[in-house]
Amino acid sequence: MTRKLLGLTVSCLAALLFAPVATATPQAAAPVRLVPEPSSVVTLPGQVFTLKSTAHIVAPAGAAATGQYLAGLLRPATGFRLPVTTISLPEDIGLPGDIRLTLGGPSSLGSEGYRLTATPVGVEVSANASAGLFYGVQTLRQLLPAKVEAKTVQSGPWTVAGVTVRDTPRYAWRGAMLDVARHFFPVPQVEQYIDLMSLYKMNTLHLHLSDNDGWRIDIKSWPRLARYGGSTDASRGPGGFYTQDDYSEIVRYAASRHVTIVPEIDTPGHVTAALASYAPLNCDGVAPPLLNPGWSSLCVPLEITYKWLDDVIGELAAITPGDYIDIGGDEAVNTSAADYKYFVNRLQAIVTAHGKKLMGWHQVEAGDLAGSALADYWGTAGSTDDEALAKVAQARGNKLVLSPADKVYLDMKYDANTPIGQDWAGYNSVQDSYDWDPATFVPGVADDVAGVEAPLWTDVFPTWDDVQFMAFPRLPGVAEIGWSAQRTHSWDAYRTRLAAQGPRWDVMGVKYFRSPDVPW
Ligand code: TNX
Repeated sequence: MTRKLLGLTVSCLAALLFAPVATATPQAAAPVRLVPEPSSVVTLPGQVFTLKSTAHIVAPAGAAATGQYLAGLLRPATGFRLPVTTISLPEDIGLPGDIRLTLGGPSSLGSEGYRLTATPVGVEVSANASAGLFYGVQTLRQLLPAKVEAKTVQSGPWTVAGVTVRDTPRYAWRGAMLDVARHFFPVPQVEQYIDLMSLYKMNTLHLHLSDNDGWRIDIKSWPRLARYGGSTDASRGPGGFYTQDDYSEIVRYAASRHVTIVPEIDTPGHVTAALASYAPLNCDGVAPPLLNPGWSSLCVPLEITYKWLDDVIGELAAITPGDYIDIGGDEAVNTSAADYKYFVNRLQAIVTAHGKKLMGWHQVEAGDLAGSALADYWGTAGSTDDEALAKVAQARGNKLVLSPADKVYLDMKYDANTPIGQDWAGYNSVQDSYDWDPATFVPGVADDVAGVEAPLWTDVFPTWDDVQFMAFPRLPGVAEIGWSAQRTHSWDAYRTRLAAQGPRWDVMGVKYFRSPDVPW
């Protein structure tokens, strides 16, 4: 080990001299069981890193936020101070026992890849960009004992198996969708979901903000949308909505975890809450009651429909830093094909005018979409109508996000015994949600796949416990499908790695389904 002493301050030097000598004396460390599986893992037999109370987190300026985030993760359970320092001496490698984050690595790591090395001397995570460092930190988190997730001080030792990891994602889009319209979930719960997504290196959260049952984002120019349209839910409960400040807080929190928020306003169907809030949006000028049963549609011939959409999309675009606004577009059962196409074309112009790109469920391909549009594919295996629309997307250069209902719809029951959930797309077992290949699910579009998304519709889930029970343990499987190379794909290996997540969720208080398919 070479170390540049020149230029070290005296106190630094003293700390160096009196630091406990790092040894390879083996302390037990848990086996390396990561989700998602990295591109390459080389274990260093007999080598163990132990995090001690004297450790620093060394993070240069560009990595300081990730350093602080890591310290915030580790301090509650370890009780260690873990000061984050920005020592930037050339070739400084920190003191023995430190965790060091460095920016700068081979360009092949891209913007999300990282390298992690853990030896008795220290842990080093390097990446080209802070997203990569953040993902390296998630890997380090999973290498530590599960009790590191505790919010109160636990006894160590805080060991990490000696390892070298090199890791890059398969797909750029690794998403989840949360339906906060059927049932409303307040900011802290959405933030918990974001935290759990980021533990598995997911980077996009699509929020389904409006539906028949409720409107969940305040639109200042049309205040009754949230105040009246958001005043109930699919269980006839009290509903709720996000103020624009709430939404901005979610966006900010997500960004701090390298997650982009994609807001969805579902149109032209799934709009009862909006129609109930403003009579002039209705073709007959009469507002239906909230929770009016049956299919709904915006009034395509009315000009006020587009004035309203321009206001809604304008306000939403102004508080959404991400590229995409999702216009829904699914199940427009009460809209004629001609009206649907006209409508999508007009709404696309509105989204574009507000500086955003259009995303929608893949039915939006019935409109004349620009090449920048993104289609969220929710078809089931072998569905020829849906596959035809995927081909339309491909011809236009629209990328596909794969959310196949018979694989990753997290509202489907796991099996016949699941006490809650739907089954119209069949049962989605833990294995089903993991055991598929995005490159072949829709034949002939492998190069047009942007990535994957796991939607969680909440039609029948009023509680946050329900949401957790349906998402876990399936969500990490979708995360792995999005991140890990196909050559690492193995249900047998995956279920063992997944089992290692259980104790972590127990510590975190995540209410997951203890599927009999997983050797917990
Ligand atoms: C279909 S999938 C829907 C949702 C429901 C879901 C229930 C899609 C784009 N639309 O409105 O919540 O089924 O599984």
